[in-house]
Amino acid sequence: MTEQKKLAQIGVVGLAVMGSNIARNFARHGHTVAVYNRSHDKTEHFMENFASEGDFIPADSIESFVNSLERPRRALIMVKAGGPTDAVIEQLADAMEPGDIIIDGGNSLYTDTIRREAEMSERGLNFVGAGISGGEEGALNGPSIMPGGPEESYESLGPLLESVSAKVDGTPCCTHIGPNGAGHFVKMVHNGIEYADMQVIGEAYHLLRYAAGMDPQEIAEVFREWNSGDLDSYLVEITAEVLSQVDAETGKPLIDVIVDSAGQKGTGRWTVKAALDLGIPTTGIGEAVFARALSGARAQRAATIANLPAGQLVAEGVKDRAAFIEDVRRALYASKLVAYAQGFDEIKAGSQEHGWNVDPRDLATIWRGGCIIRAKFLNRIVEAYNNNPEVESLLLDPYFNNEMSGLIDSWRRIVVEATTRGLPIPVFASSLSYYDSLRAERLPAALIQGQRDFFGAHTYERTDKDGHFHTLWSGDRTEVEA
Ligand code: NBP
Repeated sequence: MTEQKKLAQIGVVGLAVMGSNIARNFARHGHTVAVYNRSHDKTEHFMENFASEGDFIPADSIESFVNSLERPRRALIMVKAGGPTDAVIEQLADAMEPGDIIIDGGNSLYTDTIRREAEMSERGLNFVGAGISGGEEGALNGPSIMPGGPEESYESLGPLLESVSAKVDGTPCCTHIGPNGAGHFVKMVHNGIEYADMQVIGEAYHLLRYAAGMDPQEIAEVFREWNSGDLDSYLVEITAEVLSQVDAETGKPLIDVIVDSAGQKGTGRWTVKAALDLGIPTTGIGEAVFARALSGARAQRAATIANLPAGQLVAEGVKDRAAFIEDVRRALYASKLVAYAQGFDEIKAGSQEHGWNVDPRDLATIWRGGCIIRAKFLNRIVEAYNNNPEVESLLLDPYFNNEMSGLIDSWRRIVVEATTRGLPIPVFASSLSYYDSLRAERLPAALIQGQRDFFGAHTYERTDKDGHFHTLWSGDRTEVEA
């Protein structure tokens, strides 16, 4: 009798940081995992180091990799986004059979995912674009997973992905998000919110440091305390860790020897580009992306530092430090609420545009664990959408609305304090302007409409009757109906 060949429940292509860790995570959960990497030495290295952690089937070619998978075959691609992902999809598709499932777990642009899903569907294959958040550590110990693609592929794939995802109160941080590009779109906005969240934390730190005159250790303690309240989140927690780190070489706080020029890989920029196309004002995310760009414009900054007039600045430190710290906490919380509200607005608009039917409650639920923006207050967002799935803005939810009443005065004071001291707070300030714009009974947009009509006969609507109107600006200035 011939021995039955053991098959894998899932295979991972790409054994760099993310792929290795997620393959190990699958194996640790009792799954047999096929592993393949373009450069075979990485597969050998992987087996040397981790074979003892579980059941792996190493492959030295795409064909043997595909042949080692049980049907329907499930292959998770964890390679560089863009061209490399297209190349691997093509190789897999050539070796696979109708009904098999290709999962792209990389940070792919959602429009690429829409295209790839259509191409694979024509070949009878299921293509799932899955956003995976949590970085290296999350991939190993439980990430937040946002799979898109056909609903039916989730039946076979869902239990596997859910088994390796993070769990919060027993609920997996993984659920089917919607068809084709929905998963990657949502992951993109998740990253955009992450940019805004990191920037507002940065602005709070900057104010405590340069307006309140606190040192990094003192500020680390403040963040530790904040982490036990409304701001309880992974990013606030790691902020305290970074601020308390001392540089071994110089004995200085590490923060003071790190170059103040922030990097970015593109998902924040994509979020803003998509928001511009959808006409959704994600100002918090936009300012956060621009703040990173400005920090990286080193030549320009070298020319402008100390060479731009600052005007009369308040030089002395804040008088009541405790009150100031509490004001900063509230400004941070308020700006963060705005960033989340804007991110959810973008997801709603994207979902409508593409007919994805994304349920915002699912996102707030699966972002509670595993991912970088995991935070206690996501529970409140779930409740807000439970109360009213159609709420026009999260800021209108009774809980958040009530929170805002307690935050707004501090937020205004902080924007004034920072401005009179010449300290940059792009997200604190722009989020407050966004908030006041939403509140405003009249916006200067009426004047813009007048100007547009003046130079381009673009017409305007009137407050007192229906229709579109044009003033004969270069004639006798009477009004005509357009
Ligand atoms: P990288 O993004 O650094 O990609 C390296 C992998 O891509 C290697 O396995 C490499 O194979 C493979 N590869 C390349 Br490059 N070109 C290839 C090609 N033409 N054909 C086949 N394989 C090719 O790996 P990573 O940092 O582990 O990230 C994997 C994915 O996960 C990316 O899309 C990333 O954006 C996403 N992601 C990363 C993080 C994170 O924290 N790092 C978090 C969330 C998502 P080789 O060994 O033969 O060169």
